[in-house]
Amino acid sequence: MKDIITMGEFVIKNQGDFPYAKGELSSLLSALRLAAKVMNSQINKAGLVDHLLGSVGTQNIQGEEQKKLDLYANELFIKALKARDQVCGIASEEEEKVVLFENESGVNGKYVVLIDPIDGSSNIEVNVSIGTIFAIYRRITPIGKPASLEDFLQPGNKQVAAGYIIFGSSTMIVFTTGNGVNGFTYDPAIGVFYLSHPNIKIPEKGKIYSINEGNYEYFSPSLKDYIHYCKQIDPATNRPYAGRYIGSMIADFHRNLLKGGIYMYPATSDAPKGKLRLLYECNPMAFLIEQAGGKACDGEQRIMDIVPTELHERTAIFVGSSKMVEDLEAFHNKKEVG
Ligand code: AHM
Ligand code: MG
Repeated sequence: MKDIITMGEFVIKNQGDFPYAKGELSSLLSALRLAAKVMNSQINKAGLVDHLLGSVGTQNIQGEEQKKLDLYANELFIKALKARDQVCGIASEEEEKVVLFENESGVNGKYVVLIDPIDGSSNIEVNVSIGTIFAIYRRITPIGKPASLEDFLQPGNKQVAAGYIIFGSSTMIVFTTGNGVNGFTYDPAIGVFYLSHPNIKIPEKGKIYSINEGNYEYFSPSLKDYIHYCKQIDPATNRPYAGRYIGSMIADFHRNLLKGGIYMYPATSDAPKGKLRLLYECNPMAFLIEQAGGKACDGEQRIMDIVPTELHERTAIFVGSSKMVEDLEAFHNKKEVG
């Protein structure tokens, strides 16, 4: 039997790698872990209870239909994070404005958390994997006052931790604090997350491409060329690649992280900024992938170097195995693929 390490033990043992005060990270992550356990128990009975499936009849700030589970998860994560001394405020896909805590930690908390409470909302009702994505930053405004929007509008390269909780065939937390990526699987019988995927590294090259190809006619000519390249027969470069697209970025990302591959949500002629949100979807995934040895770009630049100007801004994203993202960039820049 392998050595069993719980997530709690792992965080305490490795908090020396975290460049800030010890104990802060472990408290923050334990809030997320607790919320993950509650979510796990709720999601597993989603088909049985009325308050979790279906729409609420409202839209979020981005005009997307809000599902009951979106709002349930939003409130749960806010509550769990508010209960810790470390967090002064949160930003969420489901909240138009930043939520600044009005308690003691609202002025003295050193961290802000940005979350997508439920990624893959459209998959909730059909029993397909969904998840929660989070990014954690140190606030830049002085301690002792309420936080402000600028604490949230930091580029991804300032993240101190990021990760996701995936509710799949099992529930996992995958996170980084800037020193590699580790994955923990939940044992519901005992209520504990165990280290199951230590030091995850994405293969340099993969065989999977993930994109909503129904939008093909909206793609740029260079992206169409790359998609064509993915389908060509060339055993030397493992092509044709396999097309895999779940429609939950978290699930597509997780599979590609473990097996090697590229996930793409491009800018299109009908959505010139792409669909996915920079701050709480793309940046955390970019941090994770780079820590696992992969790459993330918007076609022009590294995702984590984009300087945000709006809370809910969108970006194109190409994320995955380094060689595959480089090939995509070469098509974009019309260079020969090496
Ligand atoms: P959501 O946060 O509202 O669920 O939207 C994000 C999701 C991603 O998980 C997924 O990859 C993408 O939207 C799917 O979009 P599309 O249906 O346009 O392919
Ligand atoms: Mg969402």
